[in-house]
Amino acid sequence: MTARLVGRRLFATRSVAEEFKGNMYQLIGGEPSPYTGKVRSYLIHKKIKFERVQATLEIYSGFIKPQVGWTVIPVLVAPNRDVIQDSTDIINYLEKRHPEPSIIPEGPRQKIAAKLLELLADEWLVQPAMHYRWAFPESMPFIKQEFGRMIMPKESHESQRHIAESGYGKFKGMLPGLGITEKTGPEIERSWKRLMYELSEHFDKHPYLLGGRPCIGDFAFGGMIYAHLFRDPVPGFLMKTTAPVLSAWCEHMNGILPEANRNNIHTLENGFPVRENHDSSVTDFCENDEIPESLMPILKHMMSEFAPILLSTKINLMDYIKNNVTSENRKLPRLIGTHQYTIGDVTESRSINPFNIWMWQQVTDTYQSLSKDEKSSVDSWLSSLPHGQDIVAADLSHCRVAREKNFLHVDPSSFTMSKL
Ligand SMILES: N[C@@H](CCC(=O)N[C@@H](CS)C(=O)NCC(=O)O)C(=O)O
Repeated sequence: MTARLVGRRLFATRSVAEEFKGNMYQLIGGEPSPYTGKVRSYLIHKKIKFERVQATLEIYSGFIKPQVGWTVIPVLVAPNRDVIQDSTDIINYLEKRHPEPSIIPEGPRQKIAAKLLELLADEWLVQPAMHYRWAFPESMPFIKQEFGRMIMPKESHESQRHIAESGYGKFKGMLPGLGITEKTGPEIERSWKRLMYELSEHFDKHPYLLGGRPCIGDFAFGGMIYAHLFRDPVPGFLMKTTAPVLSAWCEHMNGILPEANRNNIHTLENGFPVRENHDSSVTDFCENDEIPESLMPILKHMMSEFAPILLSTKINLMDYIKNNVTSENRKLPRLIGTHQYTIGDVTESRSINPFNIWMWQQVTDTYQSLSKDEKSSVDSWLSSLPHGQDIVAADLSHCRVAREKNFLHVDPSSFTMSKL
């Protein structure tokens, strides 16, 4: 791996023991970034020591661009100088090295639900997150300050606000491609208000999405909700005033409010605070592979909006591969045209994003890894979800994608399949 080689060269005069001594993980990102939030929240809950590195302009151009190939956060630098990009790859990398406590449940239904929740959070919560970040001029002084502080921390606060646009311009420019327009804005708000209500109902009954212990879905929801919808002034005010339970959960997930968890309660013994002991039925995933009833409205809501987009992306990508991709040139552009999507009563155009397929594969690959009995347990649960079977048991072999050196490529196997 290039990153390793670069790391070795930098430390060529030091022994391996010296090289690793004292190094901890570095998470390069920033407070305004939801995917940084996802990884940060994971690291905090796993109690993995890490250093927070702000993605300044210097770090972007001097480290991220040359190491990763393009400017994106979060990026993880491991103690051995491996450099990993993409929150899903970062967490998978860390899970291999820090497996306990696992964030993927053992039970097949819960396993699928955890992966599905990660997909829905990463790829669909973008909609309210991006709408609420950019739709309200009242939020802009805060947003400018935050971006300015991240990219140029040494500048005066006033200059930070002035230079901020060079950090956020590209993100604001993504709105039309996401289908976030004046037409869809009110529907996105309606949908988010409903989702806040559904999540609040759930967290009123359970500490986490699948019971008493966080799964990968919690970190994905936690990060996505925290960076924009909790921290930015307008959606933050809305959440705190209308969904305080969700707001406290979000703070808890991001390490701000550890005591918000009902499992972390102290009583007095001999006059001193002592943590109450809870048996594993309270601090583990729900028993018997159960999916909490209160999670179903959340899954149904998000699946009914996002599954049609995934299904259309699949068809469009298959078509794109057939017409544009050769075995010598498998690299994919970030977007491959546009398609229509519907939210509430409104239909709008949106870019087709092949990366959605890569995240979707995380779900289908998990399903394919299950035994026959496990699959049938999942199948009977899936029948209660809109497009449940179509998404979880989908055959993506004709449009399989792979991340190669941090860029999305058509997987060689699907290239062969698509020409059949
Ligand atoms: N799928 C990626 C998404 C990362 C991402 O979109 N990061 C944003 C900041 S939160 C970014 O830097 N985007 C730059 C770009 O899309 O060009 C992940 O999970 O890490």
